[in-house]
Amino acid sequence: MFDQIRKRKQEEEAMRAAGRLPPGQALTQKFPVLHYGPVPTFNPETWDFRVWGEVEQPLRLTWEEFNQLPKTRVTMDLHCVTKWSKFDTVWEGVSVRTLIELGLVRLKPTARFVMQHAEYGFTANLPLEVVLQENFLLATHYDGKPLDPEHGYPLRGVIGFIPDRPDLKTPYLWKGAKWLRGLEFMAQDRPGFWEMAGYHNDADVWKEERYG
Ligand SMILES: Nc1nc2c(c(=O)[nH]1)N[C@H]1C(S)=C(S)[C@@H](COP(=O)(O)O)O[C@H]1N2
Ligand SMILES: [Mo]
Repeated sequence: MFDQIRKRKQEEEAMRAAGRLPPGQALTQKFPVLHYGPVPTFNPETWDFRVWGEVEQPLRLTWEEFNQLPKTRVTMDLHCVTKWSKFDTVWEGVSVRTLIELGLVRLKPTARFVMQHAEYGFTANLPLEVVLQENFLLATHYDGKPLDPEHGYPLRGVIGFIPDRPDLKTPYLWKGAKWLRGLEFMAQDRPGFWEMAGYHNDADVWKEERYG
């Protein structure tokens, strides 16, 4: 047990020395579960993924269709506003850039912000430029396996820090909606669920933008 504590501290110091531990954060080896409300059940017959708003044509994909899309793998550090950080997590899923490159989503020039819509009406907002970055993924897999139900199965938005890419904006983890069901492209920004509850709209982990 004391070995475990020592090991955690050592790894935390290594991350700090590497410039990968944002201010006020602590390293965890676990994967905490945080959300408001119950874990929804998944029905592959009725599940769909929808895109609407500032797009040339709304899109609706079934679970089967969504799974045929080309997937991307991203390794990144997760930073939660509740102060835990988890390093080198491996995610697979569909990037929004892929949806655009395939012509499935054609953005209107007025599109500037994106709202993630999840089960039970949960929402999370991000600027379009952040959603198009390599560190934002519509993730189906974590650590080589389908997501656990409590981490968002079958689909979640996920955002984290890519060590070689300090140029990319990195918001806290709450900006990725678990149990994701759609993306709304917007001309104007709107606050999501936690943003309405007082969390910071930009949520930059390096600037420690926790609360608004
Ligand atoms: N649908 C949904 N997604 C959500 C939330 C939520 O309440 N509902 N909470 C967010 C918050 S506050 C955090 S910190 C992360 C936690 O993700 P994890 O449970 O996989 O660690 O999910 C985010 N996504
Ligand atoms: Mo959170």
